[in-house]
Amino acid sequence: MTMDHSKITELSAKHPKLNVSYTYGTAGFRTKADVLDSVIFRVGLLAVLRSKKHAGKVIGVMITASHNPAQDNGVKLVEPMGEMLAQSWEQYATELANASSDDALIAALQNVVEKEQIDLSNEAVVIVGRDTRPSGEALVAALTDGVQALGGKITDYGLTTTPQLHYLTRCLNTQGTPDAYGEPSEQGYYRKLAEAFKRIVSGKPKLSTIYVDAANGIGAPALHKLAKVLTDDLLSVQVVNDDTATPTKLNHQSGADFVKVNQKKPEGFDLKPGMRCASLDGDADRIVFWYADNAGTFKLLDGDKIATLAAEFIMGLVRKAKVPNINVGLVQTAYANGSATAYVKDTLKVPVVFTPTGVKHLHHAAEEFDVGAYFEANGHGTVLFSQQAIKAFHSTTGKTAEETEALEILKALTDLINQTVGDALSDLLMVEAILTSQGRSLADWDSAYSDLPSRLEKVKVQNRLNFEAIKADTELAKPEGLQQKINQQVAKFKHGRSFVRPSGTEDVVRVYAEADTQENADLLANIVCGLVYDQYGGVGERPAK
Ligand code: G16
Repeated sequence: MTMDHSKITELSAKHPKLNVSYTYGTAGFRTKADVLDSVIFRVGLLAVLRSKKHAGKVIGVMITASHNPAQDNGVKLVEPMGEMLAQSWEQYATELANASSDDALIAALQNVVEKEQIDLSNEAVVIVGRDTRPSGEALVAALTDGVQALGGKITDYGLTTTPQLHYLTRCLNTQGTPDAYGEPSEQGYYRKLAEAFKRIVSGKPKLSTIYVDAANGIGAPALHKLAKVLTDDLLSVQVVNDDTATPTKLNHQSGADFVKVNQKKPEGFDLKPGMRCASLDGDADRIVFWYADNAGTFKLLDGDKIATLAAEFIMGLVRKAKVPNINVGLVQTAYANGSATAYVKDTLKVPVVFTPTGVKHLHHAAEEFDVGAYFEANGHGTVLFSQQAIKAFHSTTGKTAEETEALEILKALTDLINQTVGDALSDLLMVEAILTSQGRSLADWDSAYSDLPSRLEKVKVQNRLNFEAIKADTELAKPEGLQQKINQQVAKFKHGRSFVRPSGTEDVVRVYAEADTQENADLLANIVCGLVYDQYGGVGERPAK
């Protein structure tokens, strides 16, 4: 069987390539929505080839720009078991997206078929979901043309969170097998989470209301629906910033990224001591928690805190349940706070592995453990259980009431925690289940360790691709000389640490700094921003002092 060149050319003509160079970033292609039409069409072509490569298994495509502003959009590709697209295929994606003529496009497709030895007579099935961005619908139409140009089938699941699309992909590929992951529907997703949550919290005193900032994105309707299935008896949730009808509000002065970067509360909250709050991002795959202490000071519980809470709780259960040979590990990135890493290594005595930024890197590292918790400090993460661990939880019989209860909670956690990708709704319930089990406040959770003061900044430069990060993003190989200059500055600060890396989702270079006091962290970040801006191609406004 061969590709129908005339069909590809005919449909490609509806999605002409612009004079833009596209890069596959941290989470797929992401840029201004108005230059994405041809890219998404070509992602449709690639998704068909990926599905054929997997002998007709379902491939997921999520149209989203997550934490970015409303005018951006992007695409994330999902493998059959729910992981991010295999990294070996990112190069093909880039080649297809940048092919400058029909002939070049067909040659790029042919190259994938030959290199990957794809049997074109295989079926191809693609599913698509999108966030609330106004550009999403037209991009789904472009994707549909791409899928159909290579004879694939496509099902549009409409508005979904990113993790829901990952969940659906895995459910569809495993239904009817011993590894069935769940009912492949949005309601099935809510029911699975709610049932697992109930198994952990029933009989325990309910916590006070959790106020959730949904960033005016897809997390808002999803959380409303989840709350309905959960019922008020189990968890009282108040959704704030849930205006999805006003596109400009998406992630504006709200959401997990805003709260983490600015270390302050989002719009829409009259924050009082004792209130329990959390923020999702624009596609509901990140979550951070926050509260005001007794003095009214804003306090953030980020991905590092979530990871340590989860790892400690699960380790405690494994010990109580006396399940043998379960190794627990944690995966972090350079953004992990120095205190968090020290707490994990020295107090929890859990091994830590570092990877570059991007869930695609962390996820695979976490798979190496029986229980692998991975979280980026920005709130993106989950806890993975190996098949061996899940089997052990099911085959172990508790000899005491305490052992049996610990086993039941472990089993429920394997259903509650999304095994495909970081999921803000699943993580919300995981944290609430743990805190309910422990009868614990946000302040008490926060007291486990104190974060070193830190600052995260962005610098706009002429070409961020001139910056090359190495050693899990902790150092720069390029531009030449910059790393030495950063090192000289860092050496002047007590507990100083700073690194620079090009963002893979925004047209900026990110600068992170940590030091003994907030003033020093701010100062170090400012000095490094100035270095980048003045000597390495800064554009626009100079970072303020
Ligand atoms: C994506 C990735 C995350 C990453 C974030 C920022 O998140 O999935 O792993 O931390 O981008 O990446 P960068 O610093 O390269 O811009 P999201 O929530 O935007 O999809």
